[in-house]
Parts: sequence; C-alpha cells; structure tokens
Amino acid sequence: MEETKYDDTVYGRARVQTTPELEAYYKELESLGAGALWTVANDIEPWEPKPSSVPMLWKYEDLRHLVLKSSELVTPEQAGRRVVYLVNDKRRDVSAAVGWLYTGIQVTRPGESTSAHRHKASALRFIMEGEGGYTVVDGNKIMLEVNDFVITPNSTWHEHGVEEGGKTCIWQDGLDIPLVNALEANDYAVFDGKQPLEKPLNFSPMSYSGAGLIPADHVWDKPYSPLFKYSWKQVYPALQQAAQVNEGSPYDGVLMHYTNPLTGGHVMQTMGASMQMLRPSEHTLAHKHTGSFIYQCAKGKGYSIIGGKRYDWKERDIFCVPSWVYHEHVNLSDTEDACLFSFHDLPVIESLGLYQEKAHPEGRQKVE
Ligand code: 1HN
Repeated sequence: MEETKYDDTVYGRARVQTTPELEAYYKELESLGAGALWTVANDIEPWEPKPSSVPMLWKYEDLRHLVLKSSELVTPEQAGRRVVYLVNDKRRDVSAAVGWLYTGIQVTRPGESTSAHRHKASALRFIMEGEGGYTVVDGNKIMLEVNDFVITPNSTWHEHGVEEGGKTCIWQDGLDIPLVNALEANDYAVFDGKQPLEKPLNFSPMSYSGAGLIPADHVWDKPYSPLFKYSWKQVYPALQQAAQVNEGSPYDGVLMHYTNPLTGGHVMQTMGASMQMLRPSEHTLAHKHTGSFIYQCAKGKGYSIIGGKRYDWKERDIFCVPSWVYHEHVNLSDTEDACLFSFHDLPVIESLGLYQEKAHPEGRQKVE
C-alpha cells in the first residue's frame, strides 16, 4: 500500500480557492442551515487523531489544603458533595479533565455522609487518604481503604460517608459525565432517604474477589462487574507476583487491568481502570494511542514525559495523557517500585473499533 501523504494539497483533500461568487453561495447555504462540505472537510477529517485536551499535572500538595478547606466552607447538605474538580485548560467548556472524562477530589469528614442518588454517568473512586470511609452501591455497603478502587456504575444508587470515629477521607472521583452529556443521555435522580442495606457488609468484594472463584448460585445480569471494590491489599501483591514472572510492556512496565471477574473485560461499559508498576529505575519507551487517561500515583515517585514535556509526580499527584499524545514513564527510585493507577475510556474506544497505537520512531522523546 502507498504511504499516506499528510498534505492537504493532495488530490482527494479539499482545496477550493474562494471567490465572490462562492462567498455568496456559502452565505445562501448558511441562511438555510446548510453548508458546503469542502469548507470544513479538512478540519473534520484529521489525518491522525487530534486531541483538544492538553497534558496536565495536578500536584496534591498544592490542592490538598484547598480540598480540606471546602469542608469548612460548605456542608455536604449544601454542596451535595464537597469536591474540587480538576479541569483541563482546553476542556473547561465541558468540565473535563481530559477528553470526555471528568475527575475531582472529594472530602468527607467522620460522621458525614452524602445523600443517595443515581445518574446515567458511571463513576469510580480511588481512595487517597483517611480511615472508616464507605460507599453504598445499590444496597451494598463497602468499606474503603487507601489505594482501594471502587465503582458505582451507570444508574446504581450510591452514597458515601465516613464512620464516626474514622479519619477524614479524601478520594478521587472519576466520571464519564462529559461523554454522557455529549451524547445527550445523562439523567440524575435523588433517593428519598437512606438506601436500605440489602446485603451483608462488604458482600460484593467478599463474594467475588477470592482466588478466581465465583459463587455457583450467583445471578448477575448487569453489564458491569459484580465486584465493586478492588482492594489494594490484594492488588499490590498481585502486581508484585505478576512482576516476578512477566517482563511487562516496554511502554508501560507491568500493567494490569481491573476486570469484571465474570467476563475478564473492563469493569464498566464506558470506563476502565488499570494499575501499573514501574520497576526501580525503569524508564519506558514512548508510544501514543487513542483513549484518554487520568493517572494517580499510588506509590513512589517519578516522572512522565508527555508530548515532549516532563511532569514530575509523587504519591497522590494526578496527571492526564490525552489521546494520541506520546508518553513514557520513569521511576526515579533505584530501590523501590512505583505504581500508577489510571482510568480511561478504553471500553468505548475499543468497542467502537477506534483503538490505534504507534511507537515513537526514536524510542523516546526529546524533552523540550
Ligand atoms: C457524583 O455523583 C459524585 O457520587 C462525585 O460522589 C462527583 C461529579 C459530577 C456528577 C456526579 C459522588 C460527581 C458526581
């Protein structure tokens, strides 16, 4: 096959010189709610995926006190939930942190809880600090610890809180709100009162996260994982074990996806999540691919080079990699591993046949 020419002067690309007659023609079309395709064709048919988001890093040490301050300024009753959301410089119009993904940092004090609600947007949480935090998803109350990952899928009733006697909890929320809003398909409902607890405490993780076993009499007809929480106490040893027998990817180190234990597929229909381990001093190769990614450093310190710029991160820092932007990761410790949690829209990208990937031609990027 011929190599593609990225050049808008080639035959097959729009290259119409405007004339007074054409201008008048365009105006007439515009007045009728129409237009000439060749005036926009090259913009709406990019040669390669064209992200509108920019790479960004949000330092936890800059934001933490402002997150905590929100708990002095407003109550959960007033605010619904106290969240500092992270917004991409180029995606303010849709409240996205990258692509069509939203993220925020939520704080809950001991004894507080939010009201139960549900929406068509799916949500996930990654626990950053605190003790005694819990979430209730469709009547399942689940206790949360630091670095646990928990899902509240599309249309599940959910509420969160921190037990009396616990410690103020902070977690990262991730939602596909911008995507679901772009599809004009979102909705929102508030539960009247507290959700009745329908299952024993921690029913979902205690039923579905053991040794690959599934209860023989289980009934599950939902399009998302019946396992709502992925506990760091299991995830980290699993990563360490995998790292002993797998070289991992040259681009990502030892990268593992959180999966629906019934299908082996992503945890939800629109958002997936992953945890990756970079071995001491590991510096991955650069690649780019479609899909938008939001990372949180769960352990260690290092940096990522994203679009030719260096972003230094340590535990709890959050950063994003937009679609089709070259990125590579570095673990700065020569003795400790570093772990990066991420969530992304790969379930959407993959199921629509939109995934593509390209290795950096020189292996690694030059830092600007
Ligand atoms: C939501 O339901 C939560 O349940 C957090 O804690 C953040 C941001 C936008 C819309 C819904 C939550 C949210 C959200």
